[in-house]
Amino acid sequence: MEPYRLLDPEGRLTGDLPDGLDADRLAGMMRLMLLGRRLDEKAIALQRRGKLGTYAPLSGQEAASVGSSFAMDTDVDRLVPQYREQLAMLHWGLPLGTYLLQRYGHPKGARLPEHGRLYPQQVALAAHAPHAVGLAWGMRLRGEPGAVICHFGDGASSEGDAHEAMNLAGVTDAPVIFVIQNNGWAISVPIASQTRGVIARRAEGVGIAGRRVDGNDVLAMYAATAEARRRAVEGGGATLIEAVTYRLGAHTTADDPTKYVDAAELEDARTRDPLVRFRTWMTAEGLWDDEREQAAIAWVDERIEEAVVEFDAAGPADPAAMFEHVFADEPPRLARQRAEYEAARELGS
Ligand SMILES: Cc1ncc(C[n+]2csc(CCOP(=O)(O)OP(=O)(O)O)c2C)c(N)n1
Ligand SMILES: [Mg+2]
Repeated sequence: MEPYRLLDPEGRLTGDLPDGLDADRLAGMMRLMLLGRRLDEKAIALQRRGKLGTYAPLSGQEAASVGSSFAMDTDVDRLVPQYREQLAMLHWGLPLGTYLLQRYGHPKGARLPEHGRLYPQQVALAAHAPHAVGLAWGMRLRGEPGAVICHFGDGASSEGDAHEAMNLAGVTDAPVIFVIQNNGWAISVPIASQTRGVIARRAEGVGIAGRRVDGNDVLAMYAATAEARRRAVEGGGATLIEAVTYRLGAHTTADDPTKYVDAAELEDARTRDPLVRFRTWMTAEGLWDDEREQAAIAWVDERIEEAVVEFDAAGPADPAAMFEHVFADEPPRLARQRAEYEAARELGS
């Protein structure tokens, strides 16, 4: 099933430019994609120096995240993300420093923006998909404006939660958009071992709209998500977008993909780099050039440096903080665990 695309692999526009994208927004998309690429390098370096816990790089998938995010209205729409959606979370207003603290497991990193439309990133695969549907269904019943967007991966799409959520979205006409990032891998499990079907076709089985999109084409991702959002807010129900992309890096900093990724396949995937494709088109349109690229990289690096300063200023976290902020009244089991932890700490000091 050929994915929908607007930019061909050589960076030529093959259809109409979607509405709502002026020069400033296009440059904003480019900057956020560049931020993702540079953040991967910086976060991996910080992890290697023992400053971060686990980091999930998103190199190769920037267009799927950024295109789908820019098509939403962050003033009314809600984001329910999987763990590889750092760019979507930043787009919804998560400060970069807070994101880094979250990757360190610092309690300050758990603080989400006060506006309440960004939900915590989910690590338990697809466990957030039913939450997204419940949220969207509730918004529809209350007549609240907006829609919900929920990202997860090809591996997560095999979970019962994903199937249940999509079916529930169908029968409730929930204004929700599932963006399934098919990046070819679930850690070391290739997509060919994950499913024999086309992920986008599952939509038909549950009575929602479905589209297979070139996830390395930021304009196609934008257009497909904008169309899905229009349908959602007009009462037309849910959409499943399968973003066909490729994970260029490791699953996380705890993974060594050279053990299982074929080098030739990876080289081939690199020729479809979403940043290169978008930059080629932007440059041909006179919307981008070396000067703008350098300015964008300087802006990105400055944001990352500021975030690292904020991260350093937060200081070390107290491990006992894991017992805080969970229950208003601490249950006896947790109290026992806290006492055990404190006793062990006494012994260790
Ligand atoms: C319910 C559950 N089972 C297993 C895991 C361990 N796990 C973490 S990531 C991952 C692979 C997920 O692949 P995919 O959904 O394609 O997302 P990607 O990492 O490729 O972005 C697995 C099996 C988990 N986090 N949650
Ligand atoms: Mg995957």
